[in-house]
Amino acid sequence: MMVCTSVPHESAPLHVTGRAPYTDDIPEPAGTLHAALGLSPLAHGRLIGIDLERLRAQPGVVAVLTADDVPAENNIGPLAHDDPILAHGELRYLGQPVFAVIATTRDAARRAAALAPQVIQAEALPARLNALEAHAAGEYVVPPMHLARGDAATALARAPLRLQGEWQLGGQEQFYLEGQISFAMPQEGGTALLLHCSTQHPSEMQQLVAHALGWGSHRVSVQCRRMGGGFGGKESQSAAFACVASIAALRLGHPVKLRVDRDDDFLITGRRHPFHYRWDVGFDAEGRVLGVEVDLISNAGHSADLSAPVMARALCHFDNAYWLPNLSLHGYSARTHTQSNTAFRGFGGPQGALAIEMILDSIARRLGLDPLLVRERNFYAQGRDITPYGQRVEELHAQSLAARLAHSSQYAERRAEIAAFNARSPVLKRGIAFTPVKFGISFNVAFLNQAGALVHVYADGSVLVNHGGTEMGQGINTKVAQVVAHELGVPLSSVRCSATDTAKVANTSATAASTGADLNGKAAQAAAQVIKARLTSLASEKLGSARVSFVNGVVHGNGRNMPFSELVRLAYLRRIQLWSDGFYTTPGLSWDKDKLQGHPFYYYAWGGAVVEAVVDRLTGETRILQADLLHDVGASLNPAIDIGQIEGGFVQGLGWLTSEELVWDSSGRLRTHAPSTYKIPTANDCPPKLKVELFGAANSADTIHRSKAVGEPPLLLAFAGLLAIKDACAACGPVGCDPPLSAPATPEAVLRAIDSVAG
Ligand code: MTE
Ligand code: LUZ
Ligand code: MOS
Repeated sequence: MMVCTSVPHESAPLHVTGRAPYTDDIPEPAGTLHAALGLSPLAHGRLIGIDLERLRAQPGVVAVLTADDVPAENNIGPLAHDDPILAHGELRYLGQPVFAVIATTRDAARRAAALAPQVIQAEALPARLNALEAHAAGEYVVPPMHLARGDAATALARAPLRLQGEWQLGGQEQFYLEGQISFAMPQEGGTALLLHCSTQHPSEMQQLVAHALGWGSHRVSVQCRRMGGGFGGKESQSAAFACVASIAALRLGHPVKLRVDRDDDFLITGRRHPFHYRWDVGFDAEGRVLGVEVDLISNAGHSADLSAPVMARALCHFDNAYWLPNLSLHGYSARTHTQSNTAFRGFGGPQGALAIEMILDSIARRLGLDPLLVRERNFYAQGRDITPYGQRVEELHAQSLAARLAHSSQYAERRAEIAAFNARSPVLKRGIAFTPVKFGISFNVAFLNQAGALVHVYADGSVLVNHGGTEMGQGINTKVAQVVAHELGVPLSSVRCSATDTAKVANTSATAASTGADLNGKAAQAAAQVIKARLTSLASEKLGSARVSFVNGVVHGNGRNMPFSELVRLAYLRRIQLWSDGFYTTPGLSWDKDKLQGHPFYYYAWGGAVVEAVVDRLTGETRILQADLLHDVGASLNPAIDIGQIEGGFVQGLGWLTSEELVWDSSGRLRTHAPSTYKIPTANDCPPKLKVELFGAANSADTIHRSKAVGEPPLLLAFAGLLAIKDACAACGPVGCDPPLSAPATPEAVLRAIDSVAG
């Protein structure tokens, strides 16, 4: 059994010894040049000119490129063609790339690019930085989206109880440890191109580079061995760097590397969408939601990027684990003069689901009920199991998950103990919360749910696998190698995954939506099955048995056996094809993207968290004391890797909701653009008591070995951290108060919330 086993990450020894090569570690051929980007100093403006002579005169500078030097299409917009590689005519945000300097060293290129404010001539125009202002002006990057079921207006009017509110939630920087980087190498005298790119989406980089060059995709190969993290930030937004490096390399006939530093990465690229909500909910005295209407306003930044599917996922995750009979949701993706916001772990799902969790918390406080009880009363259940977008929830795991977690975390006992503590503690106040997770697995754009793989069995019996997924630390190559080893019955040590390469598997989807192992695992399994079928015929003949089995490098049949490598050698001599491709598409998906109805998800991943926090009511400081996580990964392909994903996703979610704050000044300059001012969680922010358990039920959908995707859903477990802090804030005010705690719950936000309830 190579699956369902906690084998270490295939690169673990390389990671911990610092020998794992990333794009910047690829040896530079002689003549390699370096690029740096000159950035817009204005949030909005009309570009009049650039003093190119001054830039060209700088030491080490070989060339300066502008939008006019893009050979064909000046666009990196992944869905709408609305995002220039280099600014043309209009400056749309402070930090937008306007020109590229190519120099003999990276330092020289950066020094010249830093002259941008002096060499860019532009006329300032009024900038819109605030999503609510854009919403008021009807300025959107994509048309508004509506998801409705039943009759929310009537349900609200008739509900015995009603609450209205407004709430806001901040964005989040991906903060991949390896920044954005591309290294372009002209091939064949400049008639072809090899691009090494840190990207979750090699095929899209290939396509966008080809479009920019006016070439067919067959002349561009994109490779990515590994990323030092992506988290959604390299799904579309690796493209600017890929295109600039490629255009420069072909123009100059030299390899060109473009690696941005952290500050520029923050200023150029977008991140998780901040959201603003206006809600109106009607409910009964037991806390059951009868009707709910919500405006969800996201700040999309200056272009569409992936804002439409992000909003669609937000709307399709507002229900989280709850049956909402009458609902009306309106999603507005506001256009502002800021970085274009993009994918980030959860892809709008967290922004949708957290809204209903805040609403349920307010309902519970209004009624004086335990929030866990109110949540349980609203769970999807038999007969109340159709989502607002029309998909039936087949596995109803919320009840058993909540019950098991409440028991294992001693929720009720600890709530009583916390109340007693708070009664005798004037300064430190503690709080506890439970939140569930239901996360839909599949790209919400149906055609993206496809994958391919190529499996080579060499004549010595060793196996090389290539698939369309990319490795960003999440362990996809380990899982896919496990699947192939299992299928061929060989030890894991004889299987290896090689770098993702558009020349090997074509037309791949981004490694995103948590589907990497689901899709590519199935594709690689299919390829291995083809080879195994061919080998089985030969083994039957050699062992004289109709039934043969492949186990750990040995082929058995009829009480006899032979080494796998011997069988392969004989197959080669017989001229049997020892390699195969494999292809997979997720079955049963349908989606009407205009009506937001259908069956967009193959299945759901479930989870639950009980988190306890303490707040200092004088300073607003908070600490997470304990977290009990129970998460559903189906029948895990690799429990150790999955637990790592759960811990990482949870702590990353805590960072988003507690310490990571983005601040733009009134000129539109992002002031939090480095770890000095932008606080991601560190090992010290990991709760001192952190317990992770796997739910353990096999997936009822026919996924790879009945496993479930794990990449994104655990991030939503962190909701319980925010709500535990809110619970502690409530302990500072009168019984039944509802502190207006916004996220991130920084000390300032915590103090504001406490002040408004404690007077
Ligand atoms: N884990 C690590 N270590 N690094 C990452 O960049 N990205 C997350 C998640 N886990 C990420 C990660 C995101 S946003 C996604 S969509 C999934 O991994 C993608 O990989 P998978 O589909 O293979 O799970
Ligand atoms: N949909 C989705 C998408 O659910 N997740 C994604 O990452 C994505 N990316 C592009 C388009 N749709
Ligand atoms: Mo993950 S946000 O789907 O890259």
